Amino acid sequence: MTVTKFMVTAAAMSLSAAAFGAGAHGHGHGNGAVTGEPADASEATRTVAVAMYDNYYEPEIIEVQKGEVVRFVVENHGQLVHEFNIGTPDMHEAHQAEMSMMVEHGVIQGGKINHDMMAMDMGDGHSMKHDDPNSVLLEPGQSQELIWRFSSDTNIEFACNVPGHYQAGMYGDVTIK
Ligand SMILES: [Cu+2]
Repeated sequence: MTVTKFMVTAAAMSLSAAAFGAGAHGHGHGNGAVTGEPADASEATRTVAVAMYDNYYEPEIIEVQKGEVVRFVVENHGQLVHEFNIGTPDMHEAHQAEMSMMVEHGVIQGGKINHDMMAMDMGDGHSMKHDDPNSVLLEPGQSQELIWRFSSDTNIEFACNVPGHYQAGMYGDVTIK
């Protein structure tokens, strides 16, 4: 590897790390204002089972009342790693850039999540941990709960931001009444 190539790579990596930190930070704050907020299971009025396949969700449309707290039980029935993420289309687009990086760095490999790689310090105290409260990321066969209060009536989608999945149609609408 030439010195120039190395420096470009190193610069790209630190840029990646910065983008990651900024993204994770932005999510935490943006979500509360935009799409709602995490809530306690005891506040949930309803449980919605969400099944993830390669590459689509069942159901594809979820109807909620404004202000309602929904307990989602998400299960990955596919052969690939999938995400269930509640956000606006803009938020999903931003998160897709982060997830591309996770694939580039080997954090997500087809049907596996590399947790050691995920926890690795990217050089400035940030890591590629996937711990936003509006999202779950699951290996095949895994299941996890996500409890969310839909406090706003913005245009919300649930989506999988693993590279290529959203483009393949792995998203659905949250219709707020
Ligand atoms: Cu997916």
